Amino acid sequence: MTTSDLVTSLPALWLAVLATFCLAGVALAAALIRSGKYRPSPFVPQASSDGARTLLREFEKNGHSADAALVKWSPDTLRKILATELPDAQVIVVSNREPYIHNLKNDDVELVVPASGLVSALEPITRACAGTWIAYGGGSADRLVVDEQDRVAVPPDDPSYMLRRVWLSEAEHAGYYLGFANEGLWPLCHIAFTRPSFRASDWETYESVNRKFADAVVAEARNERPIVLVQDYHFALLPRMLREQLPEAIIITFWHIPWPNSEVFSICPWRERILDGLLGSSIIGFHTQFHCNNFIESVDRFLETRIEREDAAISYQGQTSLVHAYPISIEWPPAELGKVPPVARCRDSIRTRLGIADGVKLCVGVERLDYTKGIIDRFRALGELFDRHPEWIGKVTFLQIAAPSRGTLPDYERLHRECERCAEEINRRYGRDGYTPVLFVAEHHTRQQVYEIYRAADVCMVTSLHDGMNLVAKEFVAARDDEQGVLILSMFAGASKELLEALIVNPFDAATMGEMIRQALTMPPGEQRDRMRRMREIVRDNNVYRWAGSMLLDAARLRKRAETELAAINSSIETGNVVSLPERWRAMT
Ligand code: GDG
Repeated sequence: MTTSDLVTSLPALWLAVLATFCLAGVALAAALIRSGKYRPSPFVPQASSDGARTLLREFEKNGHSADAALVKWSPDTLRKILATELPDAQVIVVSNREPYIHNLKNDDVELVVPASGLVSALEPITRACAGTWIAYGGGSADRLVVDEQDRVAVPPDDPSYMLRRVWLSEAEHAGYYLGFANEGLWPLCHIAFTRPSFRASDWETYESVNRKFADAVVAEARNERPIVLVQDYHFALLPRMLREQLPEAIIITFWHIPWPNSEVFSICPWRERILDGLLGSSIIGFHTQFHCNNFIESVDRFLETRIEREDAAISYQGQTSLVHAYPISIEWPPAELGKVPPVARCRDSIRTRLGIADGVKLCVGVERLDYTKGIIDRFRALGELFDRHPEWIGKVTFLQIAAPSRGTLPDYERLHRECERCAEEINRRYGRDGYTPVLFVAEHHTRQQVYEIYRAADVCMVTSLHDGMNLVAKEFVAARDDEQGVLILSMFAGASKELLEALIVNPFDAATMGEMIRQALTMPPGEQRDRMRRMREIVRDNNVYRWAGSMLLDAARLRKRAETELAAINSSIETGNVVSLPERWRAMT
């Protein structure tokens, strides 16, 4: 055979090889499917195939945002979505914090419902499908009320789903929660200039605790296709662990805090493992598109993946994960509003209790005592206001309530002392008989008290140095059914992307922030009304049920697509349609 013969016969040779390969692939696919050993996964098909790419675009264009915007969102909407779009689905929520805590109090068991937006969003879903919530059992009486499988039916007055508790030793809690999650990942993800601490022992504990939770999810799954809603930075490794054990599960992981840029992320010694862990998810959610973009950049830099930026899809090790923004919110209307007095009475009672004289404006801050929240920066801005506009000395009082949080960690103890020192300094410089400019109350308040404070305020300051969303800003707006009050909001809080009618500030710029306080204090009631009205519409429409519902709708779409793929394969096998099968097989593996 001459060289030219060889060249002319090569295409025929290749065709023969390809045909044999395709037929072998078809035979393998058919055998696996018939034997029940393979079922298509609800992962998005590889974005490298044209068909898959089109599907992904449809998902983005027609699904997600369009549907979600047209619906009036309530717990009932969530129940309807479950009934119509996801019948028979088992929803499993995984979070560090449990929705019900049992504590011992004077030899009695007391039930505590932690105030949490996350609980109010995810509870209606878990209730509606009689699902399961898996969380760390940290209450002092938690062990007393569970059955042999560590489960307790909740809510106690109308049991409708199971709370499965995971027990952690003190060392596990210290390494996984306080150590890796809160001394490592928390400062890593927030630009607050607090150095993260990474200890190998914390990492090992974080990994083993994630494994413990993964085993609990697998044990609780009633079938091979649950919808698992993984919450937050405590569980970066869990999605991958789950994917290995429940390949057909739909896993939606929501990261409640910012995602840093790839340069900052690179300092984490286990960066590839964290990314690999998260890419076990079907969808990874953040509050803002900006944090989605940062995540995709980090993946691009540290893992061998294929990224379809237009589709926000990452294909990795034969699977594709979508990266979406789902801005979290609060329930609308907030339950607390039904329990608090009218605005005028809240104003009177709070002002009387704090001894605020007539004609003195009340500015408030409500936070967990955390260095990302910019509490000291608020105090500094107030100092700037007094220095530049001394006529305001004696005319404004700033009340900062700060719920103690992670108090055993040195950075948090230091912050507490620093806040006290700063407040004392301002009071020493600008205070006088009968007038204390800053009231710093580092105590936990009830939800009702928090809402009374929102309603009594002339101005609310949310000046986070960095914040995934910030629910205080949305709660303040929701609390003001009188359409009065001014919100000062950090440009580095996710909420600033939605609440555009707030006075937006840079918390690192104390002088300008001082000017903004003055602008807020002098804003005419008409302007306050216009701004507040618009912000209330936004929070009403984009409430927390929309946050949860958008994720459910996306889960339903992924599931339907997996079913369509399975049906197409089955019908191809039945009709002997060998031409289209290799194409389908390639699209799915
Ligand atoms: C993370 C992200 C994201 C405050 N003091 C008391 C009290 N609170 C309540 C507030 C509010 C909640 O705590 C704080 O929520 P944030 O959203 O402001 O902040 P994080 O705790 O840091 O939450 C954040 C959020 O996750 C959700 O995804 O928005 O960006 O960092 O509800 O009212 N509640 C009570 N007493 C207090 O003294 N009862």
